[in-house]
Amino acid sequence: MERTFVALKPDGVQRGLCGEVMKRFEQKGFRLVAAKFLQPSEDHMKQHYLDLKDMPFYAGLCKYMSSGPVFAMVWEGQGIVKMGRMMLGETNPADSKPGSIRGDFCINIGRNIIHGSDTVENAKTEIGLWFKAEEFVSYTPCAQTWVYE
Ligand code: DAT
Ligand code: MG
Repeated sequence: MERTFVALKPDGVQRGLCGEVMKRFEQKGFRLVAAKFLQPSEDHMKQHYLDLKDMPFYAGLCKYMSSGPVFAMVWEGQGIVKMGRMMLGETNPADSKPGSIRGDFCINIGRNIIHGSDTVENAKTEIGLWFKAEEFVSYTPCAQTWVYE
């Protein structure tokens, strides 16, 4: 079963959107397998966004991401990486359709409230960076057989 890393950024947390985001992933039928609330260090964010290190916004991005609380989650489900990105919307909220998280709740690219892994490979790397093996909870949701045939 595929897993993805999703995190409410400090603006998403401050704006009270943790519950709304969790609701959308839950209602879709995805399964929460790990979660934690933390203020990540700037070094941690530099590692997380390493592929963007040459971009002009890299320093500001890492500073903003470490400026306050982040709600980090791992969700599991069939095709979740691609679907998760569709649920988030485009990187720039201005290009995100209403109905998507970024389309519904934000305006600026630099305050786009949420992160989601973009590929299965990157999801594995990000999950490894944010979570230890013992932080995962193993359980079967009671609706499992009603979500999957
Ligand atoms: P995404 O978060 O959709 O995967 P990304 O990985 O390209 O997008 O960039 C990471 C974050 O960096 C993005 O959520 C917001 C910020 N960002 C991206 N492009 C930007 C830009 N042109 N100006 C300012 N911030 C930007
Ligand atoms: Mg990205």
